[in-house]
Amino acid sequence: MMSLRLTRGILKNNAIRSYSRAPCEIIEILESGFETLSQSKSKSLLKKHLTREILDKIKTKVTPSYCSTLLDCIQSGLCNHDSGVGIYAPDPEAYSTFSELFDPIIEDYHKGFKKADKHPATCFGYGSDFPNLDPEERFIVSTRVRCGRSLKDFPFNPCLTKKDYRHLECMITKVLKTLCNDHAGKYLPLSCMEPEQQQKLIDEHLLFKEGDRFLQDANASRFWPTGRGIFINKNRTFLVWVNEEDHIRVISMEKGGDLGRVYERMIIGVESLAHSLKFSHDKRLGYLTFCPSNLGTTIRASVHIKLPNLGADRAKLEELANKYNLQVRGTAGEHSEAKGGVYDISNKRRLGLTEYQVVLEMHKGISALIDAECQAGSQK
Ligand code: ADP
Ligand code: CIR
Repeated sequence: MMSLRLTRGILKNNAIRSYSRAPCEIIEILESGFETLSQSKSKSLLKKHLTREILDKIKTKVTPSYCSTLLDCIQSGLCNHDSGVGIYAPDPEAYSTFSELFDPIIEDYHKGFKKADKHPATCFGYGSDFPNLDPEERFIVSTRVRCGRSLKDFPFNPCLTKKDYRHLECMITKVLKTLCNDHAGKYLPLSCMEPEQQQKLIDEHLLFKEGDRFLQDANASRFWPTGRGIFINKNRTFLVWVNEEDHIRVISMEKGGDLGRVYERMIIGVESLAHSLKFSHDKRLGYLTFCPSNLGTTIRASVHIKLPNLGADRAKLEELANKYNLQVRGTAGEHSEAKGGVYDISNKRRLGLTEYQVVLEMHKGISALIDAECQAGSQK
């Protein structure tokens, strides 16, 4: 049996997809990775749901069009035991080929979306459905709503060639150029960006970070920075990330707690793109994304929020957030620390509810946290 170090070495030193390995080598890496993960203290959904029985059922399967293997799906989780989820779909067919593993993980992450369940039809509702969460500007630093889209007939990151990245970037930026009014802006390719400008945009929470090990180990950063970039409108309130984790991430953000205005801007943005681009969509799983945590609506509505009383005990804050189906992240995003007492709190589930219901769940939860923060303050 291979050791963890050897497994990590094999997985990390070769930025290659597993189809270039012999089938017996893939099985050996899977067996070794499974053994080490099972013995680890990992809290990932991969560890929880990858049983010996499931491994044996799916370890030799490959997806019909791209020949993606189970190793392509789980190598990030095998390398990073601190993963929350630990699995990605290298191509859209992976969700059905490896459904024995994806389905229980999806059900767990999205809180009860079962094998027989079907994601509802798109229903955004309206921005005006959501009143300002913090009109007196006491708690919320900024509000952001994002969604992800994959282009139909393209696989996800690990299967994309350099030519695909360029092709996707070309198709997407052509449409971005047609955006008007508040959404009009310019596209900055990552390959032409000075390191200082890149860092500034990351620090301003506008641009995706570089070198995410979870994505790298999933083979999602090949040919970096080819085809990657960011579109920014004049007010820096509407952004589109190109070819980062998903082909497209549509983002609306601004200072303060006006969730309705932020959400409305995102809806107009994504609907404008949908006029000219065909997105990858599944009858059961909704919009298809690279990470199963983003399936369905793909919406993450978040606030950067200061909760000095509740935040004094992060474990308690997480417990309370969990009650409202909210997720707590650090200030610089997932897997980061909360700096200056600012937390990123967002809806956790995105699948099995309409867009309107997802944002409503976040609105209700954040309102409840603010009420609890005020109550905790008054009891001091
Ligand atoms: P996502 O999966 O939504 O893209 P990440 O956790 O990778 O999220 O975060 C991406 C960036 O967005 C990070 O810089 C993060 O700080 C920023 N961000 C998330 N929510 C907010 C918010 N409400 N206000 C400002 N920046 C935010
Ligand atoms: C993990 O498992 O922690 C990473 N692979 C990220 C998972 C979910 N986050 C995301 O989609 N942004």
